[in-house]
Parts: sequence; structure tokens; C-alpha cells
Amino acid sequence: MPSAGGPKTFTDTTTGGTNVLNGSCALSDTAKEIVYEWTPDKTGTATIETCNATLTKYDTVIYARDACPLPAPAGNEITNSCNNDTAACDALGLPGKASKSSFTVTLNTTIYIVVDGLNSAVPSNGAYFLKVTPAP
Ligand SMILES: [Ca+2]
Ligand SMILES: [Ca+2]
Repeated sequence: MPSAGGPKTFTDTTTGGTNVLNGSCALSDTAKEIVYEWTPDKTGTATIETCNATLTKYDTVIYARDACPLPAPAGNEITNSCNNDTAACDALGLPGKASKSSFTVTLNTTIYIVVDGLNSAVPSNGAYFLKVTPAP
């Protein structure tokens, strides 16, 4: 995952992902996840989001951890990084069910961004859009 420059966007699917991680803000331990490694090039407030009413196609949960969480959970979830639902942050046919969070990142300190799903959603995995906005 690139670290330099402005916002980065990704499209992928959690359907083939691992199934080992859980976010603190919403039960997501039985939903599959995809993890991105990111090393910020600035200290400040970064934002991660799956808001996209076309490309995100299930009820996402997102969060970030401070150590490589695969193949087994490691480190800690980063404060304020976990989000399940955000108003006006839409998935396809699911208003307000995509995810967005802003939290503090530190120059050259690698974090691990997790795109996960809500256990109780049907389906709890699928196609998603992820946008990572570095600190200004
Ligand atoms: Ca999970
Ligand atoms: Ca959600």
C-alpha cells in the first residue's frame, strides 16, 4: 500500500479474505476481512472510509491496528479507528451502512487497516471501495 501523496483508493472484495479479526465497535469476528499495510508520511489525522453507494456492496466495518494482525491477531486497535455505520456513508442499497473513521497517525509508523463486515449482515462480506486520506 503506497504511503506518499494524497488520497488513495482501492476496490477489492472481502469474500476471499481471512476470518480472524474483530473490531471493537461492532461484532465482526465471523465476517471475512482484508488488511492493508500503510506507513503514513505525515503525522496528523487520517481518514479511512468505505462510503460508496455503487462500489461498496455490503455492510462494512473498518478499523486499524498497530501491529501486523495476520495470520493471528496482534497489537492493539488504534483509538477512534473503528466504525460500523456512519450517516450519509452509503453502501449499495444500504444507506448509512458503510463506514468512516478519523484517527491520529504518526510519520513512518506503520498501521494495518482492516476492512471487515458486520457478522449479522447478509451477506457479511463482498465487494468494497476503500479510501485512505492521509493527514493534511
Ligand atoms: Ca472479521
Ligand atoms: Ca456497517
